[in-house]
Amino acid sequence: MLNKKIEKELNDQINAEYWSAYFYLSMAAYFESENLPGFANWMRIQYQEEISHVMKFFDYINERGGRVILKPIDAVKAEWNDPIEAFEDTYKHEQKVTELINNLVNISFEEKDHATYNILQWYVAEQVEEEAAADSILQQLKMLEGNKHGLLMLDRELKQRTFTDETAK
Ligand code: OFO
Repeated sequence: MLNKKIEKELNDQINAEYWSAYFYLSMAAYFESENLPGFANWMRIQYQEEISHVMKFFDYINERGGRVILKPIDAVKAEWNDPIEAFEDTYKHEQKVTELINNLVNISFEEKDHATYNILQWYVAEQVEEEAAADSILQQLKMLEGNKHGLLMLDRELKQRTFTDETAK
């Protein structure tokens, strides 16, 4: 059985993961409007990943006899000046989510909730990948220094990204 404090914290994290999904879907819409379908695809997959993060918490709360409560999702930004700004926001956002996950780990430790501590280790590892993926694209964009040909090449590469549900692992 989940204690009420942990249950509330996990529900808050579900909301944060939904916000992330919404944020990346908004970026997908932005990239579609900029005629960059590969970047839009990358963001769409990112959206799907965030939904899978939501569902992992959703299933876990239920498995532990807790109650999932879905709260309103705050509005997200809709416009960016260029792809660099979008990926700067992505990288910054993932660093923020890492802090949220680390904070949850601390709370689960204080509350001596070993099962929650254990499932959070999956998210700890996932955040390492999330930050690295965003930073890698950000660095590539910076190297291009606005070169349109390079941008289209990168767009083609990002079109290849496909969704695999990593949460089952
Ligand atoms: Fe759920 O990892 Fe990104 O936000």
